[in-house]
Amino acid sequence: MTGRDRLWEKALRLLPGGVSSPVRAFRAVGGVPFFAERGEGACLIDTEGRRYLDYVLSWGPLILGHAHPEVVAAVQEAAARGMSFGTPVPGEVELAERVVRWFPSIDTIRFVSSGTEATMSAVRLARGITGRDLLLKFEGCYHGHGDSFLVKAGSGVATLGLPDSPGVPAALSGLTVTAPYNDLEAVREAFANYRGRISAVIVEPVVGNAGLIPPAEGFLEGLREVTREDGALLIFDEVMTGFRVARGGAQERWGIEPDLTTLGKVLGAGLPVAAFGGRRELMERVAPVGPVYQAGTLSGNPLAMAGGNAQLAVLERDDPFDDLERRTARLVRGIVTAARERGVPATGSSVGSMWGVYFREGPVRNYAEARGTDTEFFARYFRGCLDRGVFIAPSAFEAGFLSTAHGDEEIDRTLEVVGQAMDAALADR
Ligand code: HOZ
Repeated sequence: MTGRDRLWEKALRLLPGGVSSPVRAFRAVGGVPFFAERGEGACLIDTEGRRYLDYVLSWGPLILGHAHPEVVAAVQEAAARGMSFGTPVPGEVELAERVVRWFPSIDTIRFVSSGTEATMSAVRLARGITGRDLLLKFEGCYHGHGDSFLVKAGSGVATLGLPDSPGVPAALSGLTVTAPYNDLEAVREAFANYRGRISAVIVEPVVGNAGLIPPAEGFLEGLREVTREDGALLIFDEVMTGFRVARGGAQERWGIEPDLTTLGKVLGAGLPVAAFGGRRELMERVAPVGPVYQAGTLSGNPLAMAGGNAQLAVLERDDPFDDLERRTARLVRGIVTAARERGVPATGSSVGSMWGVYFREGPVRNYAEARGTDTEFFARYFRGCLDRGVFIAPSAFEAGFLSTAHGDEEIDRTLEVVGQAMDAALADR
């Protein structure tokens, strides 16, 4: 028994499924997860000393790669001054200033500690402002594990093939209306059925929790139009897409101003930080200015603010977005070509530094089509990659990411491994 196996056995006794978040348990791909010991640039090193080229990147936050020296120095320096004060800190103002400068629709922002908190709070605010109870979300989109979102959700819920979660009162999930992503007609129909009753439409502008699904032409614009017509709010959940599909997120890339935005992941550089923000008159309905309550002991935590500020400062100085986009596109092209050359149906796409590949013929425009991916082949391919030192998400329904530490050399090496992993997966059929 290896040290890793012993640790895993203990973890299984002490943590449900051995993990702190479901997809990490490798249930959909088989095998035992490795325990990370440290990260270095594009690589993760496990407790057995094995190195992996990492395309999970903590599920998105690490756009500069692991342990970027400027981020580490900023966090160390902040830690030496104290972990948490429960008072305003200058770092909050600095981080807010950056976000407001980069995200066209955000005047004011509230920091929280996780993406789930951000989306829950944004929806409460939307309900508080509009006085309406219904929420419209899209099948396969994942907005964290808040009660209102666990209806036809993506991410771990999709990976494990779970039905909508027990524990969510029917009275609450009944307030969530769903529509297929990229289907504007279905959205119009929902608004016709529930005229004046939908508080908000919440959307991942590029779906990253059902693999990667880019918006069809006119879809996001259409959402803006329909919500405006009905007096509902439009919430862009940019926890994943923020700083990834463009510096100012999907709203910059597609030139659309949502009413409210949620951010996380890259914003905190791997520390627990997220946020929701929007137009001043909407955000001023949040306590203490307005009556919609929201609070948090660790919100605006000085370490998290220091990490976020350091990461965003590097992004601002180095402006790596075009390079990231080019390399990410090259990676996806390479994977899709490798599959097709071997007779494996595949389609893939990337937007900025987010990417995804499905093992099925394209196009994939929604969750139902995403579910047609060959998950059996994916599991064997995943293990083949991992055995050869490439770590991709252990689920066919999660986006991949790229960091500035992933140069062309790393991509070349990855594509070599990808080919070998596919050969092994095919031999294993
Ligand atoms: N829900 C996250 C991915 N979309 C997974 C978080 C994690 O397991 O760390």
